[in-house]
Parts: sequence; structure tokens; C-alpha cells
Amino acid sequence: MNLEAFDKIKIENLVVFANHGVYPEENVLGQKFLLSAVLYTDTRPAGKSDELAASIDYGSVSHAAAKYLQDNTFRLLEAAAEGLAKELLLTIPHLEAVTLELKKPWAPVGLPLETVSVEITRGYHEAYIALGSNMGDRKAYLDGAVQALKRSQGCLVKRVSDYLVTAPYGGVEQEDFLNGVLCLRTILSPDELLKLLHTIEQDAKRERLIHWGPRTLDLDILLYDDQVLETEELTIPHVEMHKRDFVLRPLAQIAPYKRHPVLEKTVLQLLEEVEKTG
Ligand code: PH2
Ligand code: MG
Ligand code: MG
Repeated sequence: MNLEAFDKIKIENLVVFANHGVYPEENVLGQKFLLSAVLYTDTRPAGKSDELAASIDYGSVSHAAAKYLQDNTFRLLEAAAEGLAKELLLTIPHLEAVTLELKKPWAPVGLPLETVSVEITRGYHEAYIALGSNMGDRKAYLDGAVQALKRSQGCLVKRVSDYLVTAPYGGVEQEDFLNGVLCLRTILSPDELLKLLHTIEQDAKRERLIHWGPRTLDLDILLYDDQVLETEELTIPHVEMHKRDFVLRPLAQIAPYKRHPVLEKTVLQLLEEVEKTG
């Protein structure tokens, strides 16, 4: 999600009367909200064709946003903004990302103020996922994972590599693997994506018995935009991706010139190095 790369369509201070609030009287009486939105998209196709269908119709976005804020009641501005951002990203064609500012000028805080507001930016990200299996019908497990991701809300599978038969790496004696890599467009955060991958692994009856041991299905996040991230649960880029030819070979098929954000080398360069030393 590189916001600078996109053009913007802006809506400023759309007035919506709605019932969001922590205090019960706010939910009953309602009050005025002001919504501002920056819609990130590429306006060039519409700029050249002069066709509305090639762009985002700010009229329909305004109506959809007003309806969403009136049909749902949240306690927090945060929740109203989060829900609305997701709704817009899932339903508005050509929308890459959105900044929403939701203001509550009549917030009952017992002091005079001009307005309070919450502003968030949400959008689509590009993730690369490694797939592996070395138990049972390996191809069926990998195909099942691709289908499960295709069915997941806010996920779009853009490219899938060939599946390659690979010798087990890492010292555990076990059957050969079938490995592949896919490119995913998603509105999920890294944590949400990790949870989804775990659910898909569980559905494939994966049991975590031996570390690095045989598995029906292993799904690992390799890259997430150009983010570098290290938490207890998750390291992005994947710590070992640059050492593993069973990751780099399929990745090189679908993203040869993608650059590793820490090593600053392309997938092809990393693969060459692994093949030289390997
Ligand atoms: N996964 C591992 C350990 N070793 N070897 C191959 N060939 N393919 C894998 O997917 C694999 C592995 C741990 O995730
Ligand atoms: Mg793995
Ligand atoms: Mg794993």
C-alpha cells in the first residue's frame, strides 16, 4: 500500500445524522456526524476516457457511507470508521485505499469544543505466501489452500506458481514436499492474515507434532508489502526465505524482480546465491 502512488478523490464533511456513542442517550437521540474521505485510486483511465465507470463515483460512495453509518450503531467512532472502511474497500470498484475522518461536533463531553474525530487509513496490501505439504494428497492440500484463500473475505489470489517437488530441508528425515508460492491482494493486517492461515492449516487437519516435521499443509507469510516486522508470533520477511530454494524457485516464477526489503536483493539474485552455495 503505497499511498503516494495513487490519485485522490475527496469528500469533505458529509453530514450524517446517526446514533453512535458510548452514552445510551446518544444511541436513542442521535446526533450530527461529519464524514470526510480520501479515496485512493488511479484516476488516469477516467481522466483519459471521461467515463464515470472507469473511476469511483463519489456520489455512490457518499450514499453508501451515509447508509452504512445510519444502518449500524457503534459505541465508538473507531468502530464506525473501521467498519465503514472495510465496507467501502469490499464494495467500491477501483478503491485501493481510503482515509476516513469521522467527526462528532456535538460530542457530549460537558465542555465546549469544535469537534472530536477519529481518522484512519485502510487499504489493500500485497502478500506473498509459501505453501508446502508432504503428507497424503499433497496437491489436494495445496489446491485446497488456494481455494480457501479465494473464498476468504477481503482476499484476492492474484498469481499462483507451479507446484515443485522438493527434498526436505532442515535435517528431519521425512517425505519429499510439494511447494508453491502465491501472491495475495488483501485488506487483512499481518496478524489477521496469520490467523486466517492458521485456520486454513487447522482445517487441513494439520497437527503440530514435530518442529519442522511432516505436515499436511504449511502456509507461511513470506512478504507483506515492503514491511519489516518482528513480533513474538510473526517475522516478516520470513526469516529463512532467502536460504530456501523451495521458496525462492516458485517465488522467482511469479515475482522475479521483487526486492527483499532487508537484504535489498531481487528474488532472482537470492536464488542465484542459494544455487551457487547450495
Ligand atoms: N518446510 C519446512 C522444513 N523443510 N523442506 C521442504 N523441501 N519444503 C518445505 O516446505 C519445508 C522443508 C518447515 O516449514
Ligand atoms: Mg514453513
Ligand atoms: Mg509455518
